[in-house]
Amino acid sequence: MNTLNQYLIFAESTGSVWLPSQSSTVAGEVDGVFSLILWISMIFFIGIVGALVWFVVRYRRQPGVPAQREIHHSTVLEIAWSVIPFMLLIVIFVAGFGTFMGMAAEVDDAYEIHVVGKKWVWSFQYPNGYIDDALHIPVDQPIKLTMSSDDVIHSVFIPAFRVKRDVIPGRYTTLAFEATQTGTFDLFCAEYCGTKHSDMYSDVVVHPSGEFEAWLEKASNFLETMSPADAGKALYKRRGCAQCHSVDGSQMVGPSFYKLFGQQAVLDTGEAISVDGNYIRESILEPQAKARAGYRKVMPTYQGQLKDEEIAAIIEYIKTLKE
Ligand code: HEC
Ligand SMILES: [Cu+2]
Repeated sequence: MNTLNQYLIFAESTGSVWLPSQSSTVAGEVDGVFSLILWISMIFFIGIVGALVWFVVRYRRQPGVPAQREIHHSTVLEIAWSVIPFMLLIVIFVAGFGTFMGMAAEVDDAYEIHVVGKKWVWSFQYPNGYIDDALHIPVDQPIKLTMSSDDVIHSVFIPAFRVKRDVIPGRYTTLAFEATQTGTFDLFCAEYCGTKHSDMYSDVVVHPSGEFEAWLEKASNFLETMSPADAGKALYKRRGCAQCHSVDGSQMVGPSFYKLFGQQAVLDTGEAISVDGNYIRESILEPQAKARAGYRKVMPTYQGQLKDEEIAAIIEYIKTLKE
């Protein structure tokens, strides 16, 4: 009961029981095409299944009534059931294609954000170079996402905006939209991309007009405004380290950061080393140079993707993970 109530409250605050809120300029039109197809299908479903049931009852085999053997075709009927669906298909095509072309149209003054998908995190890079794990955008402003993948095919899906596009390795794809409501919305990966695909989601935060620039300014200066350890913690979450490294000692794809600093570790060459700042730095920039025994060499390099101050902040954060 409680969950049902929560669901109903959720449905009310975010949209209908059917669909999430219509929070972009194209959402209404997309829903229009969806309802059109839904209603056409419902009318045909009820008509066809109704006729089927009626025929089964009306023409069932009855004692003493011989089965009719000579059945002739009806030209009028056959033309009708070919031409009417054909015309309905044309209507669906025109409605769908028109909406699709409208969504694909590029706007010149769109605000461009680069998106990178990798197993299993999204990163969003703003024009000033700042990278965040959530998509922040201003309301009522055309947005263009230029997207690529570091590994397999992913797909950006924002249900409240009714937009979805694949993110492909070795090629840029784009996605354009304009949010009409402020608030926080879901962004999912909609292409099955491996073990933790279902963890590959993020938030879209739509800022009221005039507040986005201030947010970006503040977020970009996180190295100055936060303590190094806090900045390191933010980077750990934002830059995907959390997908492979725990901070509570639990085993994941990579070694846990818990009590890592100062630890004696064994490399796959058999050599023992003690984990210090230089070793962590090297592990981040050249993960394959020295690898821990017992782990697969799957850590991606962050060469050119993390600044020196950022690596220093991560080291400070790892140092704090003692208890
Ligand atoms: C795809 C999974 C993955 C991601 C993402 C990842 N790592 Fe790793 N990392 C590993 C694995 C596996 C190892 C162990 C093998 C090796 O050293 O190459 C490792 C090793 C390390 C080590 C050495 C630890 C030790 O005990 O030897 C450090 C430090 C490290 N990673 C930091 C990071 C940081 C910081 C990030 C984020 C900026 C990150 N890693 C992102 C998988 C990952
Ligand atoms: Cu994915």
